Amino acid sequence: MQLLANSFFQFDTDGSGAIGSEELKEAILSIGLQASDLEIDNLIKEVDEDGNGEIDFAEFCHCMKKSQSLAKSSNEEIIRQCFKIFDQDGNGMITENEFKYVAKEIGGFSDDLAEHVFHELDISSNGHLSADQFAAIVDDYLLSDHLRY
Ligand SMILES: [Ca+2]
Ligand SMILES: [Ca+2]
Ligand SMILES: [Ca+2]
Repeated sequence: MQLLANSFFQFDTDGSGAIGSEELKEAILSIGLQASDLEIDNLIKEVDEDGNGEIDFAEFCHCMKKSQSLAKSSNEEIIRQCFKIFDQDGNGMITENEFKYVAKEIGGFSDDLAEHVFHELDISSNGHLSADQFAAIVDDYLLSDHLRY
């Protein structure tokens, strides 16, 4: 919440308590993105719930929350897709053979590396990865990647 407030006040350069189209445009430029006037207008229209042409703090928070949950669901989608690729026979588990096959065929891993990575991931050492285990690993990976950059 603190972070949201900070970025809101950063965007609201004239301190009016709301972000107008000019301010939004500057904000987008300042984070290194480009947007046309039309795109800015559309963005404001999307976020501007009371239709006064500016984004107030409540509207800003709503929008951020929405985009966060969108990002989360797209992560889940990515995880599901990855899992499907690894789970060759579709029984809901990734066995060591399945993992090694995909790591080698698609990831270009060597035999040794594929085996090593599988044993690293298979924390419960029962010879397969469940969907939950896999999701936790990918989540961790995505999250730590996110932190690193
Ligand atoms: Ca303002
Ligand atoms: Ca508004
Ligand atoms: Ca399987």
